Amino acid sequence: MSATEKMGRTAGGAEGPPLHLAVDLRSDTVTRPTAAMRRAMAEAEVGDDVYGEDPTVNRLQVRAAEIFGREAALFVPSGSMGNLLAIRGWAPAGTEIVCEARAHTNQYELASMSALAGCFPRTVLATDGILSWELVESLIRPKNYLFSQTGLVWLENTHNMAGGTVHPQASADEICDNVHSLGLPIHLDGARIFNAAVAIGKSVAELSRKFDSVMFCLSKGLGAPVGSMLLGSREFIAKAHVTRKMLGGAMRQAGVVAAAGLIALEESPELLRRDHENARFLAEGLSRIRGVSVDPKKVVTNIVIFDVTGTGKTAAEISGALARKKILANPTEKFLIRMVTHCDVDRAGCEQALQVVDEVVTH
Ligand code: TLP
Repeated sequence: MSATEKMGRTAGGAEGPPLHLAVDLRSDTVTRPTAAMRRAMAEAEVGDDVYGEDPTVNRLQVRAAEIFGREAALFVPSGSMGNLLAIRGWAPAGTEIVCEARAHTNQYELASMSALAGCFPRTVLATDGILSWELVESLIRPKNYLFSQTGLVWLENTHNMAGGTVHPQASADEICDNVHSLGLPIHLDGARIFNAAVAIGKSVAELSRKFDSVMFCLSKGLGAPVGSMLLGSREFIAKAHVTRKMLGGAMRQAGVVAAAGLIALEESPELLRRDHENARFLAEGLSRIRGVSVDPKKVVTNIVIFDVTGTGKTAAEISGALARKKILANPTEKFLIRMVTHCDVDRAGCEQALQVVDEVVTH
């Protein structure tokens, strides 16, 4: 087992097959900029964004705010930084972040949440990652000095580690209303909110309108090489702007990457449907392989998480064997493997992946 496999990541590049020869289903973060993006990047009008003078960054921020029906937006280097700025913006140090147990912020952002914001998570495991108001309510602390206090409530839509599930709109609205009635803020980790919007046929503005702040990623299914956006009120974004600088996240001629982000925002959402169809196709094929278990009906966006317990092999063993045959997929737990479809994987790639999984688990 290679070093990257031990860390729960399947090797690409130096340790695995040359990436351009592989079907890379490790994440939708692996997409490369399209020809149109590369052209726009080369031609981008730029300036120093620390002076607020990069016209392309400014256009991206205005356009993102417009699409989400918000007062303001901030271009940030990563989803993790966008989420951290939200925590810093809403939750005083020493308070708790209420979120689902498999939320990205609880699984992968604990170091920043704790070390850089002084906050800590308060979690519950929910079926399919979908929190209800009852579950959220059970985690909110009474306003009593004996307890550390609730600082922020958090939903993730789509829910990555629950398999790209989409939060039902009525339930999200109910949670937001109840959280607000207690005088608390609520943030949406909408890294893949465009996938959710396409899956349920609503706009991203509708899905997110009751949240106090929203983060979404340009660099995942939308295919841009770098960047995420944080959205909220003018006042909230002004505060986030100060914190972004403090964290070293202010970029200079960032219009070079914002240009790709603008194309991602306008052109990519309608392409996500194909990724969702490919994920369902993968899930249906996987469900027919002996020892593999997944419910294709639950696969509604671009993420498939399947259980390999019945194969007698661990997820790391299987993904290691897949990688040697040019199929890249990450183990997420001892017996779970995640495959993520995106614009750089087509139906033929998915067919190849299914054939290789079948070979690997049955031999
Ligand atoms: N997700 C990555 C990994 O970190 C697991 C992936 O491959 O899916 N929120 C959600 C819901 C995410 O899935 C991610 C990244 C982030 C936030 C953080 O975004 P980045 O990687 O831009 O910091």
